[in-house]
Amino acid sequence: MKLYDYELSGNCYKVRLFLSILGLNFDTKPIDFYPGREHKSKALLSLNPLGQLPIFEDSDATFCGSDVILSYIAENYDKSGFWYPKKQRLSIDNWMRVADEITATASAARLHDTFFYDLDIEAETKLRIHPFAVMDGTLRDYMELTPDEAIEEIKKLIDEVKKVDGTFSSLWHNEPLSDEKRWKGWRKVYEEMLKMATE
Ligand SMILES: N[C@@H](CCC(=O)N[C@@H](CS)C(=O)NCC(=O)O)C(=O)O
Repeated sequence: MKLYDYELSGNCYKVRLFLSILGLNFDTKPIDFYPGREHKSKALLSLNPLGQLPIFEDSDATFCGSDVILSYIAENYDKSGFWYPKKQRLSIDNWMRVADEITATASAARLHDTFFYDLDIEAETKLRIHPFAVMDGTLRDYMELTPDEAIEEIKKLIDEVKKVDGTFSSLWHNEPLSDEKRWKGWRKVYEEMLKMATE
């Protein structure tokens, strides 16, 4: 029996604890979780594609996830039948899942704060989003405005942005600037917009 182990991992600890309660001999393979991120190495991902510990090997089989490993050990090595009685397996499995769920957020916080995982957390970031006020295709295709009407519409929006001393952003594609085919007359809209925004 071999446990791919990280001493500070609560899920590895569950397996170590249970093996020792049953008095079983096992080998551990210490994994350089931090800073080495060995659990994300090619070799370990081939054993557990989730890139997580614990991983457990016995005979020729590999098991991942503390709940599955604990069930496997109990089913195969607990001769007393005390730890995983047949009639209560669903409820035991369910409780192991609940335990996993309720510790998941604390685990994620630890991964983020202690092991510097790049997780998406609810905290202020330096990212600033600048919504755009005008897009060429919206004016022409969705609002069905003529170039002159578009200039009027853009003027209103620029005035609104100026009132709050905001940043006016617009989105233009190459095509309208060609002033050709269905975009004939639209280059002027772009140029007028620049004038209105900067005067
Ligand atoms: N449901 C799994 C959770 C395993 C887990 O979250 N393991 C942690 C160590 S305690 C881990 O390897 N985290 C690395 C990661 O998620 O990238 C279990 O019960 O074993």
